[in-house]
Amino acid sequence: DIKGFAFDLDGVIADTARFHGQAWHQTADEVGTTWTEELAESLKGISRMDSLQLILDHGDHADSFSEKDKELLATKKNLNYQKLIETLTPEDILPGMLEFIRSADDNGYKMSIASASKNAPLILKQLGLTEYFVGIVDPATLHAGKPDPEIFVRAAEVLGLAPTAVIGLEDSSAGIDSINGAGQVSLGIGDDKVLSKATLNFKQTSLVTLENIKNKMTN
Ligand code: B16
Ligand code: MG
Repeated sequence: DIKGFAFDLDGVIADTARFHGQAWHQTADEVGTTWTEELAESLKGISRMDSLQLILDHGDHADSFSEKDKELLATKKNLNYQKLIETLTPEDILPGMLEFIRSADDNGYKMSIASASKNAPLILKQLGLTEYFVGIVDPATLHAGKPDPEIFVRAAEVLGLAPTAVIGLEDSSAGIDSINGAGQVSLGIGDDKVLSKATLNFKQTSLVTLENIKNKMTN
């Protein structure tokens, strides 16, 4: 029996990717890397330092940046990004997700956050959603990021539930691998070719309802 949900944040609850994109675009200009949509796409779900490394690797001078330079670039990006997410309001919750979170809460399901973002607490506060979640996994305490199962294993521990009683929601294929590895039911939101390993698939957030989930699980 399902008793809880573990949510990814970016791409599931809000579209913060566009703000990451804006802030990383500035970094790319600064280090001489050409900014492309493909590069922006490849940064989704990847940690801050891994994202920076990808941007440097796409330029011609990746070797000329010391660890100290990288720390400074990442800090600067994050300050720019935080300015952008301070403009978020509850209006920015992806279609249907506020309704879904409320109905899950009303029906006694417990919810936690499994996001690679160290800014998740700030984002949830801006969106007015903090109170719905019993906990947020702190990505700074993880040994490995998605696709490693660790973050979703921890998200179920936060809920105090067995993995089989939890549905993990994700928009990235690395995230689906993490949920499956953690032994949970994986719910993919997006293209079912990209998220082919998800147990359940929904094309968009507005289709995620308790009723639709129950129907898909009994099929
Ligand atoms: P931060 P998710 C991820 O969020 C983003 O998709 C990814 O682009 C970002 O680099 C990562 O969080 C870390 O974010 O710099 O705020 O710590 O999809 O795991 O919710
Ligand atoms: Mg995501």
